[in-house]
Amino acid sequence: MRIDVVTLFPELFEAPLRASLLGKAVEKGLLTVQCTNPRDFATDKHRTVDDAPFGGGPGMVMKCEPLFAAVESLRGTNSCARVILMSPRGRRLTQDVVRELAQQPDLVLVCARYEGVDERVGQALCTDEISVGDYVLSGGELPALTIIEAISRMIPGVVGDFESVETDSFYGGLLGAPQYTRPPEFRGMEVPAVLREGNHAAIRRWRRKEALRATRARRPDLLERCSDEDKKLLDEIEREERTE
Ligand code: 9D3
Repeated sequence: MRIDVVTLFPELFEAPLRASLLGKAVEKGLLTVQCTNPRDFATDKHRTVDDAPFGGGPGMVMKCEPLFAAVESLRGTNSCARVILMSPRGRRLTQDVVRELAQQPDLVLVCARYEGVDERVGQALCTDEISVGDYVLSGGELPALTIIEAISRMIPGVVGDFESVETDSFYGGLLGAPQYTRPPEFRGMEVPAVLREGNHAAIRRWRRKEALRATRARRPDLLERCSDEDKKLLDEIEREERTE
């Protein structure tokens, strides 16, 4: 997959794309990420990319011309079928959105800085607007890296241990079950016996139930999409908690 990032701060992408799983995906040629700096497309002598907002107000707004020129320069290497504006006004990034974007052969991610971008960028240059959540960041670069990392996990061969990807899909939008490693007892806290006994069917059921218990306690909003089998486990959990 090829991802082009339009950003005033390409250096923010260097270390994250070199390290760990993303670094390996790039090394193996499974993922290509290229940054394009809109400043290189500014035509005046000061290489201006921002200007004061019409109507007044604080801060600066990213101008249309350098952003349009930067994205349009990618035609040829990138289909530009999906041009995504990273924006606090966008639709929220979820695993469903990640799965959909991972189907694309290439993507363009446009990162805003300052107080945002001229509205015409969202209107006529970008096909999507995505936010990573309801908190204020200083620009779209960390959100773009978030999308890149989430998408890369969906590319076959990126997560070496295929079982990890399968496990994520086993939990299907639920929180994960508790995890333990050695030692079996630490400061009086014991690892649940079922995990040490090696009955794989029992372990599977325990994990599903504990995933449901955690989700019910912490993120009940995520329980909408659960199966009939899950509903039985949830009833069990409810009964247990009533008798405690
Ligand atoms: C009302 C004024 N602010 C909106 C809350 C202005 C503003 C804040 C932050 C304008 C731009 C930004 C920079 N943020 C992003 O570019 C951004 C972002 C974010 O701040 N939160 C979550 N997702 C994203 S994606 C891009």
